[in-house]
Amino acid sequence: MEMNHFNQNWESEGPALRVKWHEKADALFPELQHKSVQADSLLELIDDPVAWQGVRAVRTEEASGLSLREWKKGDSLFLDFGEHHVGYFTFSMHLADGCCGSPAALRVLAAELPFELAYKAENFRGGLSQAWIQEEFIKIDVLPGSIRLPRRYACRYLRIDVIATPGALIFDQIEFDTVSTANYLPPAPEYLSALEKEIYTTGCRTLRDCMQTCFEDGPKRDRRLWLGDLYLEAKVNAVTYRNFRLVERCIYLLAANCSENGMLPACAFEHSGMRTRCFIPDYSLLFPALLLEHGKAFGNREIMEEFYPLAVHQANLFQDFLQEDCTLRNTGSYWFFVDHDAKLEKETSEFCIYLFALRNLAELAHLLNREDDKAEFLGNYSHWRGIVRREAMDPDTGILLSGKDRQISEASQIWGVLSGVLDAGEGRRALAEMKKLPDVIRSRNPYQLHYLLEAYCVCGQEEKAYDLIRDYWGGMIRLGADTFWEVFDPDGIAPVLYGDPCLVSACHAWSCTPCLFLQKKGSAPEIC
Ligand code: RAM
Repeated sequence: MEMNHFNQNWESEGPALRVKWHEKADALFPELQHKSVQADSLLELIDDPVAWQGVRAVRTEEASGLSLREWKKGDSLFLDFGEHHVGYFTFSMHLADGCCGSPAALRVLAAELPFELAYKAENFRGGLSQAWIQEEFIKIDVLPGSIRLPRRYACRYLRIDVIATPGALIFDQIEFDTVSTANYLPPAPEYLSALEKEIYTTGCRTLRDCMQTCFEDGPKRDRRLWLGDLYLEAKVNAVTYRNFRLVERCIYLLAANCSENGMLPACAFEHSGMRTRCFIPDYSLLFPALLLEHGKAFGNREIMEEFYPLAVHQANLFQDFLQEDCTLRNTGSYWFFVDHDAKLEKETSEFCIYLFALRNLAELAHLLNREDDKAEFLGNYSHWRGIVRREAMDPDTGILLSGKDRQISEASQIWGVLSGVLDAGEGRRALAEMKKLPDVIRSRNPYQLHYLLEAYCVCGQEEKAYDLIRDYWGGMIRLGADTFWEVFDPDGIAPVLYGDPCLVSACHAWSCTPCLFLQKKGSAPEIC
């Protein structure tokens, strides 16, 4: 069978395949669309305890008058570009008296959210690199003159502090050369309510700004392709921008970065010299679904054929972790993700994601006329499904439990539904019963909540999905979001991931998925 063939030959054939896949990814390198954007207003920052992260940006005047203003040492200028964008800045400046006896020195800070405009390096408490902060110190020796900053920024706001200047400084123009492979916003469907339209547009803007030369997770941080994010981006892309070549480039990039044993990486860099050591088995297990859904949406059977063995291989590799008591073995060197929540017991979700992969592989096998493979996947599926039901399901409540402490989490129920471990009726009951219990681990990031939306749809509870979209994603809009955030807890003020709120990405791919559901709201309920 081809899947065994792949196992046997990976070691010898892997290196050549990786080179070939990289070449194919390179051949699909997209052209970026540029759009020049000017600031629309000048701002001031106000501390406001009820604003998101305690800071509000208040418009003071139109930016059209910028070239009439003079700035001196110690002044700070705050600009609003009207909406979140990704791109490059060019500053054109001159001195009021025309005399340039020394350089001008500026501090530039690009910010996705108003709070970041108040960033002070000495207060940074982050667990990830401080280099992610979009802060620069620049010197301009020749005035009048123009300077284009080399780095790409993701922001809506810009702060410029004048550290030193030989005279009164005038900004003639501050141009934001914005880039995306889809530099436009598709119109929201007419049948949506005003709030839903805003959610739809915000989701599209989020995806637009993540669509660079690959699908990035967040254009501020990590600025790279992650498999879990790509799967969701590809789904939304299929009903919005329909840039299927970019999806294929990403598939090739991930494949080109497989490990020595053929496991797909959790993330990949575009430059062939940069490799990752990050492997998330539950992300690798999403590859069959990505391949299947992409192949169907784009109508490309060839890519399904090409990567079918690699998709099968991901499930085969995962078998090493599975134990008959519904626990995972030898998990040491891997990051099992499911959700950022450190308290989450992941074992039941991981088993269910494996079952989800088997179902997708069975469908892929069927589409590719490999009926023997299909039968084998389904055989495996019913074996492991039985084990999850026997070991993890509470016989009284029908809720799925996880780990040695028999933890109850939303994630276990969600993946229970999406894998088919729970049928629709059981899923409805487990999702509802779970909410009544104390100490349940709820999902608080848009990645996991996307899967809750899908689970509601599988259970025939579309209205609950739309309620959640209006509450949760609508909650970000009510707090001023114009792109959706990496993490959001409507009950907490501002959940801090990575130790410092300035590190959190406020335009994050995995948060754009309400578009998928809203796009199809007007049609038949089959969305998942
Ligand atoms: C973070 C990012 C990224 C996600 C990984 C698992 O670094 O949020 O989007 O895929 O975690």
